[in-house]
Amino acid sequence: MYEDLSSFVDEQEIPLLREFLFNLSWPVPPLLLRNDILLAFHHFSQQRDPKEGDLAGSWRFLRKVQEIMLADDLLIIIYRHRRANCRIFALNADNDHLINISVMDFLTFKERLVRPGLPPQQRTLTINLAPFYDYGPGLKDPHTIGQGIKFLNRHMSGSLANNPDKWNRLLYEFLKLHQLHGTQLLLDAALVRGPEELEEALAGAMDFLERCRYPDDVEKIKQRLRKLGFLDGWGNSLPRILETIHMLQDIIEQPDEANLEEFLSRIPMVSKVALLSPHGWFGQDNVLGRPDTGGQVVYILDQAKALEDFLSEDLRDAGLEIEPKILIITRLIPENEGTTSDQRLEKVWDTRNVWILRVPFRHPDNSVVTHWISRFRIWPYLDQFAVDAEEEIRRELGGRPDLLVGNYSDGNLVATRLSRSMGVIQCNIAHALEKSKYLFSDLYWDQFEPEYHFSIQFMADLIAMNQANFIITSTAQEITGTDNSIGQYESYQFFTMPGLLNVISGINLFHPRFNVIPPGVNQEIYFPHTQKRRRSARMRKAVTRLLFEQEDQDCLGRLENPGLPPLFTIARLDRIKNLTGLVEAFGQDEKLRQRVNLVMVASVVDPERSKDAEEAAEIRKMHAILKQYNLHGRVRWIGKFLGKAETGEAYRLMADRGGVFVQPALFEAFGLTILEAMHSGLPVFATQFGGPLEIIEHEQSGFLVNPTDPAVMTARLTDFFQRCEEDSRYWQGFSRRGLERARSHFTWQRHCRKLTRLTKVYGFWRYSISQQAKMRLNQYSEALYHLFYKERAEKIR
Ligand code: UDP
Ligand code: LCN
Repeated sequence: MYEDLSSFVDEQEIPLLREFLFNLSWPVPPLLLRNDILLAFHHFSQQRDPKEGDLAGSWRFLRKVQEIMLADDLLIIIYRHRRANCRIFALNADNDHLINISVMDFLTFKERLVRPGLPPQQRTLTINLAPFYDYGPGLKDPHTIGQGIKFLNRHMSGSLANNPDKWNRLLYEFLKLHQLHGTQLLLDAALVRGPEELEEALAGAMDFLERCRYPDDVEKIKQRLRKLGFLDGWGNSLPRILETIHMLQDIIEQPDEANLEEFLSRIPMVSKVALLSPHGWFGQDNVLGRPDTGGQVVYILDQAKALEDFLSEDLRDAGLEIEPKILIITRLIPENEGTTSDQRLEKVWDTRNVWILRVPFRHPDNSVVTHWISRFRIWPYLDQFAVDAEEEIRRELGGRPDLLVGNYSDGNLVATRLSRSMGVIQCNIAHALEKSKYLFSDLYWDQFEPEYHFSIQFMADLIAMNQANFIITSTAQEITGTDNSIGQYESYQFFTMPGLLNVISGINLFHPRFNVIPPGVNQEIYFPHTQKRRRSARMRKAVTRLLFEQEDQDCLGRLENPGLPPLFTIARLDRIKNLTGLVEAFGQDEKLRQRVNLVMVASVVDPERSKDAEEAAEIRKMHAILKQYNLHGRVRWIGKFLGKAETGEAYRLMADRGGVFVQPALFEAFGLTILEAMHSGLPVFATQFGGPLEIIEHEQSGFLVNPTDPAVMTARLTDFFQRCEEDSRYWQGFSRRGLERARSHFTWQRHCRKLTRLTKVYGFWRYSISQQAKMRLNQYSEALYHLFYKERAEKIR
């Protein structure tokens, strides 16, 4: 099977495209990625004679090419013809046939490219999960990936309409199941004994409710309903109870997707939640992860608080006097370095019943592991951690939770173990999948292995993402990327870790489990700079002093012209955050330097005080750049961790001074700081690589910049400030539109409403699907877990 090159580019362009492709300069081994290919083509097109014609078709074709390898004299091309789907072609020098090759052949080519010495008879472990994907319905249109709940509602309401006997029984059985805190809810199975009786009972209840003579006496209404077979949980007022019962009647008579979702979302199913983030260093004060997990900790704390509020309201609306309880399960670390990481139980501030529950890691002899361990080395401890965590959760909650939420690769794996043993619905949140963050982490896995152990982490990811009942992502491109580039989950579809494993089908992106639900920020802390009365004068003074004036071992640089507007940035000094790139770009652009100062809050200024090799190297690099461009009068570097309240005031102070926020990461999975700045009314410039692409509408609610093209990035900033000097409304416009965008799309209230809905809808779905089919996948995952994951993990103790 082949396609002709002419189906992708015009005939007259083919000779030039071939000339380009067959004269590429190859690195060792001969493999080029999209960015390299586009740069090479840019160079090629600049050198050729313009009379040879337009190259628009070749550009279009090459933008969709993800990688090219040279295998013997064949070019192997990965072409992403649409979202969530790649084709693999082989092209030779003799003709224009793009021959389709299988994933397995492609992986073998690629594996041999890196490991030419691999004996032909040595076959690598091959993982193919495709045979297990058929246990449920799948999406068809790639553009609907990320809206799994919509698909499920349509599918389930269709099933209720087409197969009412089976599905009405399922619905009846499901309603009968509900209990909260030991109290039976919704249906009294002794009075309503089957789906047929349910219809009759509903008619009776409606009759009573419509003619009720004591509409304000909810207790009396509930008493009467109990006699008709309807227990508590239908609502907290006559109109609400009536509406909910009416919805159920409609679903049975004439099911439709919107009604089904609304009805399921009213069922009081969730009052106890366990959020898992095992690797630890999880606290509220100065303990926000370490390193590279700061955003995750902020996310979970804010989510837990907002979820408590939402669930309280949800249970109240159902007419129940129940307080929800939320546990954040993390690691207990005895060597706490002055933090609360050694406390078993810590109440989350400003909540009624949200707790951090810490469970220690244990050695094989059952003794407690006392020191902090990087997230890349925690794998051998998770199996026992899951066992211990289950016991602790049961003790704290007096039973099972109603929802388990995993966070990051480790939390998702533990959620998988707990979901399996406790029989509880599981939601996964990746935050960041390291496979996309570390270029070639699969292909050169053995070089990464001593420090990062990606072979274990990627297996944990594969197991957890295929077992989750639903997965929430902060952006759509986290799942399927953009039209031209591959998404984070998508990168697990097929890959090779040469000599170790070849994954030919690792994730089904068309499974309805994926849903995009972006996070928000704590709006008590991040509010617009214009809301002067909410701001504390004391805090303003303290943060101004820290950011602009203080001189001590944590602060570097004295601004020569403090009145200039600031470029503000705040992040850890990880390579990928690219703050060194920003400072270098700033150093190289004289025009920009004349207009603005740069203020950054980042890690520590003394590399000796850093606990992380990558961070220490970045700190040293930062010092070198500051010196090289003589920036000490233009840049302030605050090497200190700011508390949450201080960060809120910092964004507002920058907005007061007509500044902007810059997020220059080489790749950012989402980027909470961008949202925080937008909620504060500070205009944003953020990387175009990753999540920010979906936070910001370019040139409307902020700017997307390419940090790998520093001159263009700083020119954009200069242009912005020039325009602001000409017309102050220019700055105001971006501040206002950024704020509007953040408030309308990125709030925790929206997030929690959707998360709770998903739990309920997927709860019903999980109940309705054949457990037998899913069992096959469970067994396969179990084998991978014990034979591959645990085996390898044990070796890094
Ligand atoms: N942060 C903070 N104090 C600091 C530096 C960062 O509170 O000194 C917070 C910041 O406000 C944000 C989080 O850490 O809420 C970083 O999250 P983000 O998603 O931007 O990046 P991550 O660190 O997760 O990659
Ligand atoms: C991890 C990241 O790398 C950030 O991009 C996210 O904003 C953060 O987690 C919260 O999800």
